[in-house]
Amino acid sequence: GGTGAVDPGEAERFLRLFYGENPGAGAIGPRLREVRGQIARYGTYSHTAAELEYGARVAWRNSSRCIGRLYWRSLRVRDHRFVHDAERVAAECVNHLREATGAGRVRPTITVFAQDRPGRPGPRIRNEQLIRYAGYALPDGTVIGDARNIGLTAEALRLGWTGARGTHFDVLPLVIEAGERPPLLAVVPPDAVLEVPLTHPAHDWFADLGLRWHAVPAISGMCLEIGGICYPCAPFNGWYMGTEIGARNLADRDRYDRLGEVAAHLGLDTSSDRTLWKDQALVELNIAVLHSFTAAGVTISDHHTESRRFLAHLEKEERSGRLCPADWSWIVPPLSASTTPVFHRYYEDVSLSPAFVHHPLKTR
Ligand code: HEM
Ligand code: NRG
Repeated sequence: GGTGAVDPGEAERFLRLFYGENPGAGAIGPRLREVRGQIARYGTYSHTAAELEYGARVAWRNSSRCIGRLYWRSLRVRDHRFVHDAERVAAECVNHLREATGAGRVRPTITVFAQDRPGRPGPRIRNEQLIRYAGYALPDGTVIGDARNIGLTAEALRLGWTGARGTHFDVLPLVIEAGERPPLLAVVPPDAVLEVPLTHPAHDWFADLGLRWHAVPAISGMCLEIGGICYPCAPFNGWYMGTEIGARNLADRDRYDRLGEVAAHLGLDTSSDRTLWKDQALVELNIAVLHSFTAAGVTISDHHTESRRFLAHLEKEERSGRLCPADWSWIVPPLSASTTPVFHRYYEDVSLSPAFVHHPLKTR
């Protein structure tokens, strides 16, 4: 819960899951008594390394919005629960990025920092992802950079960030809260941020648009909840599915909004929606994303492949006797939806634990 106090029922439910799915772990009885004792005395308890690793993997397995869950067992778990202070959180986030980027061979990874305890909340990262591009709202109403991050950019500037260059792709510093101190600003060193400049296999002019994106999506704004314990700082990453960049980040009106520019270079007739110029521009933009990542040797998948993998995952889960919750509106890709098998069916959606959850940030 919000106070850091653990509900013993939730702890017990998790331990039953852990011991049930890991027959090699031995008898549950002694561990249950130990955890009940810790909760009675301290209001909370600590996971073993094996419980943490398994709990993080199952939180991914339970993420009903995620199409990428086939490989949930392969999540690398970096156990940094002994890290509380903001400076070391920052340093380990940078190490996370280097390890997870793998020079382009992206490895699904999570780093888990100190848990919430009664009277002692864990650290927290105010950025939604470890790598985010700044957004600057100009007086004339236009935006430079990622409009989604205008608020975070303003906060960083208020805290004294001097790295703003005013480009469309300025990497924001991390804003890390720990203890009672004011938030720490931590610059992410450029050599920890692999980026891919976008080119198109058939159109030389595409490079001149100056578009790029970072290789690794590392979500840092969600809490990891396992057995009643909240880890408020547990950044995780997999690899990108191309549509996230090509059909949303660079295309959405309230993000980079680049479809008009792409259509103009393609020479499309934009005088009416009925010419489907947006649809055509969207496909070329997505071709450029997949082409550029592949050419740069950076892991990325397309929505057809990820959809097939997801249905394989569903079947595997059913064979294991488990319910696999899924949220249609997040699973179905935002491009050519009906050409992917995930579109043509419905899913059950329930919230299971362990889980990744969005907890509102306290405003200061
Ligand atoms: C959401 C793909 C790995 C947890 C998503 C979304 C996609 C996706 C396309 C929807 C995002 C959106 O529409 O904005 C993938 C792929 C992965 C991967 C291709 C490659 C391995 C992971 C990992 C975790 C994870 C490693 C956690 C350990 C989640 C969660 C969400 C999500 C919690 C929902 C985020 C939210 O509510 O904002 N994933 N994912 N995913 N994924 Fe994955
Ligand atoms: N759409 C967001 C990222 C959300 C999560 N996607 C993943 N997660 N692929 C974006 O930055 O475009 N992951 O852990 O791999």
